[in-house]
Amino acid sequence: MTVRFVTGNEGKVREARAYLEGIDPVEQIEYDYTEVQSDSLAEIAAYGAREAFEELGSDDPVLVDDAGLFVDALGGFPGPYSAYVEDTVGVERLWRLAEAEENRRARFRTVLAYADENGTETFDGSVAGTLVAPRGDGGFGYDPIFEYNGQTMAEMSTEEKNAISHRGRALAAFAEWYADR
Ligand code: ITT
Repeated sequence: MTVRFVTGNEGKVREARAYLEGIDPVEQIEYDYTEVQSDSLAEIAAYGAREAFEELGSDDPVLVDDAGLFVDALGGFPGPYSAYVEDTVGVERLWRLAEAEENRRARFRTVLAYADENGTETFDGSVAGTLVAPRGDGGFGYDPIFEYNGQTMAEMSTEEKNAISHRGRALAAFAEWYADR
């Protein structure tokens, strides 16, 4: 089987391959699944994975990952709207918003949804950190402004980021379930 990771984001695929190495290959597929309007990442991801599996044809399973950055002092903003905010406001200006706050704590959350002919399963992960002025060239998205244990996620290798990240936690749970199913 090949796991079809439906995403426009190569960074997510790179992180997933590190977990499924030796189990199954991971192929990146671009498919514009319906993103339901919801505050729940799980609902968005599960709906997208089901739809993509039904529409793409073939028995190969599908993975969808819906993630977001939730800033404490901003009531969880941008949360489920993180991709839109990255594209419009940008990472640097989100940092400027957080910089004005005393509390700079934030959390990354991700939900991975897996779909095959037997149904849909979801796996989630989250990590708490502190927002800082951008540092580092690795990772993607909000990684340069998200610090964990003195390093931004953009200063970490894929391996280091996976060991502590929201996606790493979700992928670890998924890979264990997938290997035993
Ligand atoms: P797909 O929907 O095509 O998978 P996307 O990048 O739009 O790709 P999301 O909607 O899940 O994915 O991502 C929401 C936003 O959060 C988007 O701006 C990402 O760059 C960012 N993001 C997601 N995971 C991240 C991570 O591990 N580190 C930093 N930013 C991340």
